[in-house]
Amino acid sequence: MARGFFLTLEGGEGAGKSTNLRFVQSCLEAAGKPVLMTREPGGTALGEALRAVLLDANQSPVDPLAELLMMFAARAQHVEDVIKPALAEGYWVVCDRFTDATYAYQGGGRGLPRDTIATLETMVQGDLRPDLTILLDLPVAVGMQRAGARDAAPDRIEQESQDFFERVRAAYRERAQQFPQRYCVVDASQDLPAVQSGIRAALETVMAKRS
Ligand code: T5A
Repeated sequence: MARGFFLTLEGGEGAGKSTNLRFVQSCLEAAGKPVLMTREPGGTALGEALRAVLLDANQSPVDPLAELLMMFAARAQHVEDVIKPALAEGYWVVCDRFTDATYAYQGGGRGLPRDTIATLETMVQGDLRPDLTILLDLPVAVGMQRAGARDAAPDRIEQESQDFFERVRAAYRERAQQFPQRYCVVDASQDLPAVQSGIRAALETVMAKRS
């Protein structure tokens, strides 16, 4: 069986990932693709337990390196138990955040060295990288306003400063420039129909290439 397809969705706070993940799933399923939806940190029992620790707003201060290692601990389990087997079975794996989020949040946001992240990336993933990464990009202030309008209380990472999220955004945009062949950057400050038409165009391009 042909290897499946590994698609990741990325963006800063309030970029609209949750909203658009459902849209991605419906587009792929309408085209007859077998789809597996998953997320990071999370996607396995261990990953979800680590997610709860990582996002707990009442957690005592977490050392940046401990945060980085927990992200990759969750990822190691996720890659081996879920992502690789699903790709081997021909699934289109749609992952809500992956290692680009680590480069953006722990690299850009926390200031950890990129080569430390790259070393862990190779250790945990081998040569596994996303085939397509859709980056929902929007000004930090707009994203914070959207996220703030939700009912849920901010989690530990959402409580970071605007400067932190500016560094996250800059790191994502740098990644997109570094890997233009895999990244599709969508202007997420547009209204939802315009955002989704950009996403649909990216999906149609990759589906056409693989048919
Ligand atoms: N993390 C993760 C790391 O630090 N390192 C890592 O390696 C990894 C994998 C995970 C957290 O962990 C961090 C990053 C994160 O802080 P998460 O659940 O993925 O948490 O992160 P969130 O950013 O909170 O993601 P959500 O999907 O919950 O929120 P979004 O992206 O804000 O999406 P959504 O859809 O809830 O949209 C927000 C609001 O905007 C509206 C929606 O209706 C909603 O009310 N909206 C729009 N409004 C107007 N126009 C549009 N185009 C709109 N699109 C959405």
